[in-house]
Amino acid sequence: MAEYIPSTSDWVREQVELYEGSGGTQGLTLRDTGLPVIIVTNTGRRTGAVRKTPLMRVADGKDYILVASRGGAPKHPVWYYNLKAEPNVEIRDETLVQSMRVREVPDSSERQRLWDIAVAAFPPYQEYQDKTDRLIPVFIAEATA
Ligand code: F42
Repeated sequence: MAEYIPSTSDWVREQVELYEGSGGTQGLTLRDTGLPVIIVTNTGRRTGAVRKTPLMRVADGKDYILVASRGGAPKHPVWYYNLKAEPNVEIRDETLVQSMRVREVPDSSERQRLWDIAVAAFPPYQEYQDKTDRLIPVFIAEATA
């Protein structure tokens, strides 16, 4: 089993530890917003390490929409490149853990549909997109079973 290397961001690392350490019963929301979060376990594309990335929970039926917003930063978060290199991930949604496969959805009417669902679930995504000229990547995660 590859080594788990925590995020370099303290608040993120702590959320993962509380969320997973409690078996998906605590640390389930983005700070005090009450908005639900999922944990995406992915593979470092350079280190091969286990990386754990909390993201807002945006569901499309049984699928999840993953938004590489990183607060509207000028560059994509590096987990974006991990997912492009290795699309097989594990998604924890509270106590449910599933093997899933992700695919990036290119700019299209499908992406617009998914984007609208994401913004409805987490309105700041639109503010992030408005403050950067990179097109914030959208992935769909589908169950592999
Ligand atoms: N981020 C989002 O983009 N969208 C969200 O909806 C979101 C929600 C959210 C909710 C709760 C929470 O706690 C965090 C949330 N975040 C959200 C933040 C998210 O979890 C990530 O922290 C953020 O998106 C930044 O991702 P990142 O992958 O850029 O993380 C950085 C800080 C990081 O950990 N960098 C590591 C480092 O050492 O600098 C490297 C990590 C890595 O994967 N390295 C790869 C490897 O091989 O191991 C190499 C990557 C490469 O190509 O260089």
